[in-house]
Amino acid sequence: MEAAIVTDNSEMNLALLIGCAVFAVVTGKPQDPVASDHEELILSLNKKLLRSLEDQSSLPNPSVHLALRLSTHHNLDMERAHLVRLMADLHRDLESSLAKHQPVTGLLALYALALRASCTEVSALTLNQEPLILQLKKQMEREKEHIATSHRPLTNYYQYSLGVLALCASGVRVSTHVSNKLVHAIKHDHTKNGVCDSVDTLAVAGMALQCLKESVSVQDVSQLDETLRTVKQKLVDSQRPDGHLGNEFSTGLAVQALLAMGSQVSDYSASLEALRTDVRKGTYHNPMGISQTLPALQQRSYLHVKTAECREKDDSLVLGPKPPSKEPSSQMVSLQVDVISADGSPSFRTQVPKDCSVYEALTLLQENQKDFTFETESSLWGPFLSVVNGERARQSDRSYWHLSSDGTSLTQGIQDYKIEKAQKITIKKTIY
Ligand code: B12
Repeated sequence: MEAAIVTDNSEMNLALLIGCAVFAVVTGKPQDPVASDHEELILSLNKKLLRSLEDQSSLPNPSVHLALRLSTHHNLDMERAHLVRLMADLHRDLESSLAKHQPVTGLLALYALALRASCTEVSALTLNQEPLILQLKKQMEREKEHIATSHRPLTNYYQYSLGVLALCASGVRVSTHVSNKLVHAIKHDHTKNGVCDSVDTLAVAGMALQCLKESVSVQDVSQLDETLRTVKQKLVDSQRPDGHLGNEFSTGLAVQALLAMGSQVSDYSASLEALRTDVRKGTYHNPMGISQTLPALQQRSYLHVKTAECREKDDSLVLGPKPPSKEPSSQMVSLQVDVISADGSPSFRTQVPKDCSVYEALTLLQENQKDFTFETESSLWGPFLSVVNGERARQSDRSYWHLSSDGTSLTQGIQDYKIEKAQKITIKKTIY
């Protein structure tokens, strides 16, 4: 099997070299095979992201829109249609959440960034009769008040950072009280989210603070500089031997941040290589994961939206025929599901089709075992496991259902993690 891959690769490399030689003869320009491989990977990821727009079963995703707009390749008709959906469906959803006083800082910030990336005049838009930017500012005020009283934002520092970034990238002055809270949190290491790596949060915070530093109204540049140095150092220190900064799903954001902060190429070249290896392995299939990674591979960051001009000439991105979906496996594997909560620790055993998702496995379990139930909430990353056996884990009491497989914390959610072999999945009520 290995030998076959080696042969395939060497054939591919040979074909690539011949192709490049022919190109060089025809055009008189040498073409670097490494560069063309990199371009192929970007195109494959860009197409996957574009393909995700065809699924209209959930709300349009502003993070996906942002990445499509930041790309150098475009399908302008599909991007325009997606923008229309954002401004209708997501807009309505945000209005409804705001009317119920639910915190929507991150989603609203991503929406503002997506609009800005499409050169839509954000200042002309209203949500529930109030300017969108004012609504975002109010969300940030609520978050800030919550930090003052409870030492944590209402949502989390990831969303708080997105809020600062969106305001700043829209050319709006960010109150020093708001930015100081972020500076303080970084200084005192308060940005962690339980098992969820702080690298993602540090990366977005870094981009937000860099944006502030570059804006005209900034007051205390030396304090910002010091915090940016801290963020940069923490990101560089998070590098694993395989080049990832944090894990596969934080590296894209971390590289974006290092780019935005003007780091040396040597600080992130191994991480870019790790991302390329991930793309080749097919690690990124969740549109949210792709949307955070693609800009980094194109050496762009969310900070670019600040200067977006929307005069792109490229409209070359076309989708080929849809790849056939994989047939479900007839092979079965054993699965044990342990639920650990204050009310007890029931354990369940079942057989599930090989390669099914945890979501499918839990659905089968629910159908066959009367003592097991679960519910999910939709999010930009897909279904988030929120209720197990009637017990809800929620943001307001800082609890969630943590997932692990044979003792190792999952790096993907219930829809994306596939059961490839017999194993034990543990679902544990956890406070963070
Ligand atoms: C904060 C955070 C959390 C918090 C969320 C609650 C809070 N404090 O607000 C907590 C600690 C609960 C959490 C849990 C998990 N998380 Co988390 N989380 C994040 C983080 C840093 C920010 C999310 C956010 O606020 N986004 C902004 C808003 C606008 O988007 P949103 O979609 O509306 O946000 C909600 C969802 O993202 C949801 N959520 C958070 N994490 C996850 C993970 C998955 C798989 C899903 C479906 C939803 C989800 O909570 C957000 C707030 O309500 C991201 C980093 C990132 N790069 O996105 C990681 C991230 C999304 N989480 C991740 C993971 C793996 C998990 C867990 C599966 C870990 C585990 N082993 O149990 C669990 C989810 C388990 C479950 N019950 O389904 C990965 C997902 C990678 C992937 N390919 O799927 C990320 C990218 C971190 C990383 N680099 O590995 N997370």
